[in-house]
Amino acid sequence: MTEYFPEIKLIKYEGADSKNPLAFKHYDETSSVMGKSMKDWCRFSLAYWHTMCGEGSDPFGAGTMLRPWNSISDPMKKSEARMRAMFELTEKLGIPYFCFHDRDIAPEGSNLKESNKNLDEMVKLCASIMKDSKTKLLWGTANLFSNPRFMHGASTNPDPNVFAYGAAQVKKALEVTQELGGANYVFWGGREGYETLLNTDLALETDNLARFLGMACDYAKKIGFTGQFLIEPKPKEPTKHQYDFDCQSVYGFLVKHGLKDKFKFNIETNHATLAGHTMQHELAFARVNGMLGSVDANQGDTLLGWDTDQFPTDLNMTTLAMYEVIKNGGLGGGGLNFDAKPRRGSYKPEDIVTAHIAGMDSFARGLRAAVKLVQSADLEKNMSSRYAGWKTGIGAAIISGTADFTSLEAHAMSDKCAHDCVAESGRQEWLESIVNDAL
Ligand code: XUL
Ligand code: CO
Repeated sequence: MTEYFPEIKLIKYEGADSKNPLAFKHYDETSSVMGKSMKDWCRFSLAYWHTMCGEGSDPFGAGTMLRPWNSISDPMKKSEARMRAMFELTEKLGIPYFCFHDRDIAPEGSNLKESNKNLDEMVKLCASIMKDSKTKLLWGTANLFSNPRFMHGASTNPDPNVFAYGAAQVKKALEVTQELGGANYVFWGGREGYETLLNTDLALETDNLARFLGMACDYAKKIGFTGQFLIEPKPKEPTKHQYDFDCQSVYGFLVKHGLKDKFKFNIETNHATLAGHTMQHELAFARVNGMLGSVDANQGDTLLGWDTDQFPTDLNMTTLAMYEVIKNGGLGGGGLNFDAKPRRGSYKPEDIVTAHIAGMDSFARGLRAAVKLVQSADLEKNMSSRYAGWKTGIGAAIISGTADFTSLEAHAMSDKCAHDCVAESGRQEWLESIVNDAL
């Protein structure tokens, strides 16, 4: 059997003092944290598109990535090499899951039938490798954005023929995700959005998006797919106005169309920051609404206005993300999927491995720091004293629904209100230093 990365051996945990770039310093998969292994808290996943298909090109230059399959010209043979190489990587890195788009794993044919045939062939190979592999499928999805036919969107395309084509692709992607035992199925908005309202029927397009998602739910039910449906919000790029802007706006959309109970969120850090939010904001919004499904673990560059999909190394972010994950009781059937790519200059195969190690170690450190925050309960205690007013008196009356504007006016005019009304400090800097102390 061909070994694609012979220079990479099994990556082991060597502890914080190790200087070995090809070892974990903090991610010890068997280490037990609050009654669960690190592996089970993190549920790491490799993103097929970046890691196996990314070539390192940008608008100013050609691909740079040195990959063992670069010289293979036959598209199916190249796909096969990538597939086998992926399982080699996940096993060497101890990554338990992977995620893919239909077009990542098999080349697109000259028509849908041919594309489906190619996909079937690669899915057959994938299933046969998975029989003897520890690597499982976290989620599948359909690429409804690369082919020029989707230039104006898929379900929000003005042409119903394109809507139909997108539906057929999702139908097939759902079938293969089910066949490979996928725990989730993701809908990222692709080109669902618009550039200008001068040519866009906003009402029709957003209603059509809901129709499309509804049909996907019906089909999942029909074939008995029990995986979780996830929507991945993103505010812009590729279109100027993406319809699935952020968790809160998608939540409103799902409620409006009666779809809320069928979906959770797949939340990506770089998408959160593009929306002007922190990752913690998006995770917290999803958590408190029972909608936290899975995470696309990456980070952007706050100096740049686009989706740079960098490997996550910001410990403050990983800590606050894992804080939300712990408060959520874990990620359930979701995971931390590295929707991330090494920089164009990090072009060697070894960089794939060190990038994943950096991401896994960063989340392991984030997990440990978040555990400290949860166990010390400093943030919790501050929070509960900040909101203590809602447990008794007028606060409790508002929450129980026994107060109205008349009783509130009487309270506001009373001496008690003047007496009890003391503005407490928000103590933000102190709280931020508590987070730093846990790192
Ligand atoms: C694009 C993005 C996608 C989705 C899957 O920004 O994040 O790769 O994660 O379609
Ligand atoms: Co993503």
